[in-house]
Amino acid sequence: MKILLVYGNTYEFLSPPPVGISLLTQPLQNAGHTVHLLDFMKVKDTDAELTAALERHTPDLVGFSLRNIDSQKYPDTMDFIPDYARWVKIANRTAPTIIGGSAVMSMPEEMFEHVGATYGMAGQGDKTFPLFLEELKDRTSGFDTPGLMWREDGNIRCNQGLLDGYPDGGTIDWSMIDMKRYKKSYFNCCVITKTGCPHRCLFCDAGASFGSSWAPRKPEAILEDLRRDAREYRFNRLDYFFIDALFNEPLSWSKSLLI
Ligand code: B12
Repeated sequence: MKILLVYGNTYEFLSPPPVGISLLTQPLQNAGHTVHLLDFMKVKDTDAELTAALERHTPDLVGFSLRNIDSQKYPDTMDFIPDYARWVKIANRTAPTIIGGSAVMSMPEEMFEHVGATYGMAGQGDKTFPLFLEELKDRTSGFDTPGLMWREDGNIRCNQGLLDGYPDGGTIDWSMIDMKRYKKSYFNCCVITKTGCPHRCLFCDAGASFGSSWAPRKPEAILEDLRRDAREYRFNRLDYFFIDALFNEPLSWSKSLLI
């Protein structure tokens, strides 16, 4: 299948590199799919770029990686959802669409219904996106893929999402990403140290969007990511952001990583 992946983050503040997308491209390619990437960060006319990419690549499926719902900045809050709905509408004219990413995980069914994509994915996609494509090929009814959302008989169906973290690291591949777009931030790159959080703080939805128990990665695997980034991409090891819900817990693990 020819897949066009679109990183839909246009918010330049802190401009985090698209780590979610970096985990999707290799598993999709390993499953035999052709992947093209369109990155909207620092793009002025997103609609025109999307239309051009759809004409250029004639994809069989368009996947949107949607990170932020809003800018969480007050007053002048930026609402990104109208853009998402408009892009999906444009892409739906060419091919079926699927939305995923943290904006979708935060409120899966509402986002899926509102944005109007053909499919949605709530939860991690590195294992489940290829599974979904496999199911789609031989589909007779419904889907078993974790986190998948679809419409059936006028209703929205939603499978329980997979949120078991990245203990083995997944397969980060920055090669399709133009990292120069992300270098003006206060950090140049990021590494996943741990996902999940068992606390149930009223102000935070980490349990729903990041997993409800710690999924720490082995310190050696994290170091290996840094070494690989330095070796293959020449990234500066010194200004990394640790992707983690709460770095100081469990304390024995945090210490073992720092030592
Ligand atoms: C780390 C982090 C940051 C770091 C980023 C550091 C970096 N990456 O270098 C910093 C501190 C910079 C940051 C900033 C902000 N953040 Co933040 N951040 C996070 C956090 C904790 C983890 C994100 C992450 O990297 N996850 C790991 C990757 C691997 O996961 P992923 O991207 O979700 O991708 C997986 C799946 O989503 C899926 N997937 C992704 N795309 C697609 C596409 C398809 C088609 C499919 C099928 C699947 C799929 O598969 C991927 C691999 O498994 C999340 C919380 C969370 N639970 O996600 C908040 C979160 C994303 N942030 C959020 C927000 C709001 C912000 C800020 C706006 C805050 C602010 N006021 O400044 C800024 C925005 C910055 C910007 N320009 O975008 C919100 C977004 C939702 C919302 N309310 O809008 C979240 C969800 C936190 C929350 N619950 O409120 N953030």
